[in-house]
Amino acid sequence: MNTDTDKGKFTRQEILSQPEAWAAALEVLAAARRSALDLAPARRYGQILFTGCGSTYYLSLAAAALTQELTGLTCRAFPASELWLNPRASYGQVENLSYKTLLVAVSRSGETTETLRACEAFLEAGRGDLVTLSCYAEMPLAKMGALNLVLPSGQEQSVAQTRAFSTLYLGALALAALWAGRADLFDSLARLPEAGRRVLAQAAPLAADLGPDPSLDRFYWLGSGPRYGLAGELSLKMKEMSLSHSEPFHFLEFRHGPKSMVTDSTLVVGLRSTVNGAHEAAVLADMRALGGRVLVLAETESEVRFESGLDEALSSILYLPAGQLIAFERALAKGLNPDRPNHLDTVVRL
Ligand code: F1P
Repeated sequence: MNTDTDKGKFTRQEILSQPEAWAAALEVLAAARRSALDLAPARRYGQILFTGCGSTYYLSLAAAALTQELTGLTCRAFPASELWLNPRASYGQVENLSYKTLLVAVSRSGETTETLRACEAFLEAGRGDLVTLSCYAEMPLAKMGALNLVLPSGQEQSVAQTRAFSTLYLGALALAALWAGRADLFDSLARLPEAGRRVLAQAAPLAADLGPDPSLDRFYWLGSGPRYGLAGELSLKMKEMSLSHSEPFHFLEFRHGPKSMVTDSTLVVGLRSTVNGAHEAAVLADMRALGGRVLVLAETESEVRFESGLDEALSSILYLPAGQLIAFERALAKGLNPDRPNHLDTVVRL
């Protein structure tokens, strides 16, 4: 029987230990640097596809956008169930041009059925080469790829992914930097654990105040480019942990209908970029004018500010802690246990 003090003990520890998990993962990634470079996608593949399920599908969306930005290669993301069951609608005709596909499969557990089936079908069809990103070396996925990156520091007890997500996302950041030939970006990843500690210290009191606020009943997470996948993940966290109405949108898309839902019980969380900060700030100003509450996560001039000095691609991981903590605090305030979200299992096995 979970006592109130037990509720969320795993999730809390896993959120707060992300900087240490990232530091440990960076050691694994440094050791795998040569193997990752040997794949050199720019010369060998017509496209890079990313895939996963639930949180790791949202991670795939962010990773695809980020990798395309950095490498200039065509990168797309699909839920693993789509690659498995609707391959013609997913892979496209790139094979007709005699190009191969590089598939990056992401999974905390390494045993989600759809992800395994998608990878098996991909390899059986000879579509290209597989790279896997996961947390458990003994699980099937970690044995399937031409390159298998296993990041044990992302392992978790909580069903709701937090540390696993950000640690696997760090792996995707590292691959994107290496495949873009940006050794400078890869090396600057070493600054993320300290930046993460600073963001956690800022976000914790804010989340403790905002999360339990009973006047809030709906949450919208706005992000564009690589930040849209991260907005999707934070929205999923709010659903999974606190059973709240929550949705992600591309920033300017929010004006095209969804803003009709904004009331004074709405929290709009903006994952504001530097590159498009002015356009995105204008959307948030519009939502404030409609009476909505707004929280800005950004590099500077925001309620949660990273001040990382890092390339925008790499600092994207710093949007995660504040959103995770708000969902966590809201769950506890509602008497829920974020370690064991309603109806969810750690792994979906079909
Ligand atoms: C994928 C996943 C999680 C979700 C839940 C069920 O797991 O859908 O994203 O939060 O835990 O499994 P995995 O393939 O990343 O292990």
